[in-house]
Amino acid sequence: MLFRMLNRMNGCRIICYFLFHLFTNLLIYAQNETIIYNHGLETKSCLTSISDMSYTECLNHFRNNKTHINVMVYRRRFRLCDTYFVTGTISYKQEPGSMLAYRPVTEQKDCLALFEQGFKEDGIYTIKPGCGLSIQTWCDMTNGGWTVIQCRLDGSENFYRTWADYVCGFGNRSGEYWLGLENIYWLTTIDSSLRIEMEAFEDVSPTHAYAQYDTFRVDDEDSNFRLHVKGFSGNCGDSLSYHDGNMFTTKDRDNDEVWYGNCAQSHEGAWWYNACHLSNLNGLYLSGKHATYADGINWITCWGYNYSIRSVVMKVKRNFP
Ligand SMILES: [Ca+2]
Repeated sequence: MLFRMLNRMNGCRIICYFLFHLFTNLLIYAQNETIIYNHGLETKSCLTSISDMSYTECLNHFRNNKTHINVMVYRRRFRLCDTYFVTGTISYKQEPGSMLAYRPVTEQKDCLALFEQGFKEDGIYTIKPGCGLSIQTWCDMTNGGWTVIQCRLDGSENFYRTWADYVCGFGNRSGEYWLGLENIYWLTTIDSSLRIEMEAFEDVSPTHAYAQYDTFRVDDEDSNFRLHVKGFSGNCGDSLSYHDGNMFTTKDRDNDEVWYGNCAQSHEGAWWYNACHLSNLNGLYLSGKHATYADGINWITCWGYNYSIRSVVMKVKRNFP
């Protein structure tokens, strides 16, 4: 009798022990990551493939790389461990024999995401637009979460710089800066708008102008950050659509195909030059009227080739939440 009772208690203890561990394991997964079996991944970026790995090794690799990857797909048939960094929406499609782990990105991808989280004050924030890169940027929260990619205010920063500088970005986030083409590329992998706000000195009219584009996208470095811009609205002409489809050119990298020379050198800037420009917002800070031709911070449709404006801000925002 006593023996039977003890046996029953032991059985209960084993079952309880098993249930407890199952529950805590499920809890851990719920907090950190989601494990989905027999599914594949549809939306992806920054793929890294490691071959000849066991499922456990792959999962450990995933768990140890918290900042650079947030999705793992293990393909048992090929012993292949694929990891990704995904900032957009993730959807799945059926793929038998694969196992997937996912955890949400903790840092926000852009200023709009921060705005939606409740951050409503303008200022410097850390965002993570893609591939594990955390960067600082100025966020315009007053107007609903715009990520500022370029700012000219007072001529304190040198903008006549090399390809490497323009790829990585430079300047002071609370003053004049360029966010970097690589970051702009990642930000605009999601359907985005561009807004340019400009201010001239008091000696001309108008003193304020804006240009907005419903579609703004920059290709990756393999395509020399080719510009795609459409859907203009504004109050002082469209000086950017002329540059649609052109690659980025710096003084040490001539990607302007139409012009025989290097437009960045001719106009002392760095831009998506055509032959050569209707806008030169990374040009020299020449403080108003200048005798030299088209080498200032020029927006031709408004102020022409011999007027360099006081300030400009270029900012991007996702079109959909
Ligand atoms: Ca050229």
